[in-house]
Amino acid sequence: MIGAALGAASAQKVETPVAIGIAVAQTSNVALFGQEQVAGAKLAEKLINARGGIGGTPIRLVYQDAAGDENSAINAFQNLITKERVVGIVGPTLSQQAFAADPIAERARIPVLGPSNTAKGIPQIGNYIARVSAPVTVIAPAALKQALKIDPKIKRVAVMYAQNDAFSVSETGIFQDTIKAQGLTVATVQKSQTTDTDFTTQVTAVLNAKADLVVISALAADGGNIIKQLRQLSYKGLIVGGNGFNTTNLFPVCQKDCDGLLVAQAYSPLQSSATNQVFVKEYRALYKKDPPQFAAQAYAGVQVFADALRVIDRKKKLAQWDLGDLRTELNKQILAGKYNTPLGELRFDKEGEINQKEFFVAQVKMKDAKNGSFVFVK
Ligand code: MET
Repeated sequence: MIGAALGAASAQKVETPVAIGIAVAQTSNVALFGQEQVAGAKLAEKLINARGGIGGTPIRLVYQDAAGDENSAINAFQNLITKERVVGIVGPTLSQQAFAADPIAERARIPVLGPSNTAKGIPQIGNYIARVSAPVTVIAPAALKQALKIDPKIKRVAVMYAQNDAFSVSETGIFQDTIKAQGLTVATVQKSQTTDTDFTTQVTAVLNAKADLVVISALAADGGNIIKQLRQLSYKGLIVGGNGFNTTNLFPVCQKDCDGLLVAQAYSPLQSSATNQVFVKEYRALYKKDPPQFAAQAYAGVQVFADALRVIDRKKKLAQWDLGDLRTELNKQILAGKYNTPLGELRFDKEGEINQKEFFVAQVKMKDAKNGSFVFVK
């Protein structure tokens, strides 16, 4: 088909099974998050198809590795849009990548659900861009407030962040505003790169600032090393990590030094809805562990696409749609619907921002050097 190579959606029928693109990090350091996203998406595909797919038509997830950089995300999006002719895309993993790749989908009029992009401004990239990942503005303050509950004497807070990552820059802004709003002092602000491995300069500055709390916005590999080096240089106080710390894949990096770390959560396996409890049971059966936040969000992304497609399919069978028209209708339906997901009940505002009700905080408890868990404290 010559038309397929052009990627022009016009006059192309929707193929079945219905293809949904998954463009997350399957390689690079960012795969520390992406692996969990793939696990969540796979389970969604399995359960949705086991329940009859979209009115009898199965879905088919098409994976394109978006790795950890902007160009890989752009290539993954382009392949999914023009070669794979997906109806929509769940991805990419980082906000830094979303700011580069989402405009491609916007121009091609393909709905995108960000599964983990939490920086400010993501849904505002375009009409076709929404997210199932609650933004830093609503998530970040929770862990900080929990730290103050554990240690009400905290006064001086050291802030560290990865300056080459859009999400980390966005998150640290919210952390710093919250610190000031709580009447605390920002004792020092230390910057690093996500590719750094030696944080001696920054950690020394934190110690010199006599901080009694350290708040870090970074990704998992660099962030884990920051924690390790803080403890190696004898920092004794509490540490709050942002969204980049929300994976057990962090544990092999900071090992026993991860112990005590506080991280806010947009998901909890303990959330009591029937939908979540089924999800937890199925996730445990498949992977022999509790579902982490990034898996639950990716699952929710696939589910939102399937739920919205089901509404459309009831009006006119998906196979009879023109692909371009279906993508536009799907985008409209995503924003109109209400979804019972493992994250709780979700809706979107008219810009595609998620409206989610429940948030949690967990504290890391290490059992030995490499194994530990997130213990929910709120
Ligand atoms: N929340 C991050 C972002 O928006 C991605 C996952 S955790 C580093 O970039």
